Amino acid sequence: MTATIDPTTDLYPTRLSGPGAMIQREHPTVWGSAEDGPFDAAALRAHEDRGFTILEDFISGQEVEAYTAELNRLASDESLKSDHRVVTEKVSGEVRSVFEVQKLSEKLDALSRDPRLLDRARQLLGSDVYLHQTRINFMPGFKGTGFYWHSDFETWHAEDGMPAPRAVSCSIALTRNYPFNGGLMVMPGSHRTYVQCVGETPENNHASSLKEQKIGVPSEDDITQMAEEFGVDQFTGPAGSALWFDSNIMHGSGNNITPFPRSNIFMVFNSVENALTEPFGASSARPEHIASRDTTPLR
Ligand code: 6CS
Ligand code: FE
Repeated sequence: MTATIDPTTDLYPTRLSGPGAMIQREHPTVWGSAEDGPFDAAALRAHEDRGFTILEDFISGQEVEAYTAELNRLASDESLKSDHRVVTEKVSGEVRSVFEVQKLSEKLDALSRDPRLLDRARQLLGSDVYLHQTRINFMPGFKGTGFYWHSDFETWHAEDGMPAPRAVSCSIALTRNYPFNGGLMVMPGSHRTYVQCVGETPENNHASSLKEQKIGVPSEDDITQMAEEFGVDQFTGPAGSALWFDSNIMHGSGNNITPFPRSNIFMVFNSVENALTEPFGASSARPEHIASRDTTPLR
């Protein structure tokens, strides 16, 4: 792969004061090839094409049980109640996410280095990788609230200084994802279009954006155009399924009014060749537990 990343120029301007545009992404989605890891050539083509891949039975039923116990331990840990890594629901106050879980749990640290994840992340990104962000997400029954449409890369570029969309997320379901319990919706193929967003980033935006994102979201007109062009798909499947998705894919989720809770482990791998710089669209960088600057390659 010959594409390189120049971290000094802003190829993806956003958080504009005037109307935004849609930029065609030049950077590839898949940086490695079939010889480099577990995905075969057809799987890599499909991933490049759609921007995501769903793998059922990614982890075993026993592992689902073990990680669920780990999630419950972290969510009910009294010593973490006031920890900055714990994000609670705006209205109900229930735990919504816990960040930087590889530092809170040896089991999750080991999972981030497990060849099933690491070999795929390295293959997709064509280099050594490190953890940009990790979290566990809980969406309780009845009260779980979703996230409006967004591209993760737009936030990571603007608020964290990630130069290029050379990052990939792996979300492992620990409960069944039905079409109706607030599962992630994605627009297949949307990862090749970068939608510029309007509105300056407020100071300390992350204090509220991780509960409800209001800045760095496309206009309704842009979302309409994208939905018409790409359609909307959804990540459904049994516990133990994994969703691998590109950092720039347009995605969001609805609220969960069913009794069926939804929880998952979420790990973002970034290429060591795409290290964070100064934020491109915010006055200061977000803290380390949301956007790591430690690029030590995972082994
Ligand atoms: O802020 C982040 O890093 C992640 N959270 C939200 C709500 N949007 C962007 C990204 O997915
Ligand atoms: Fe997201």
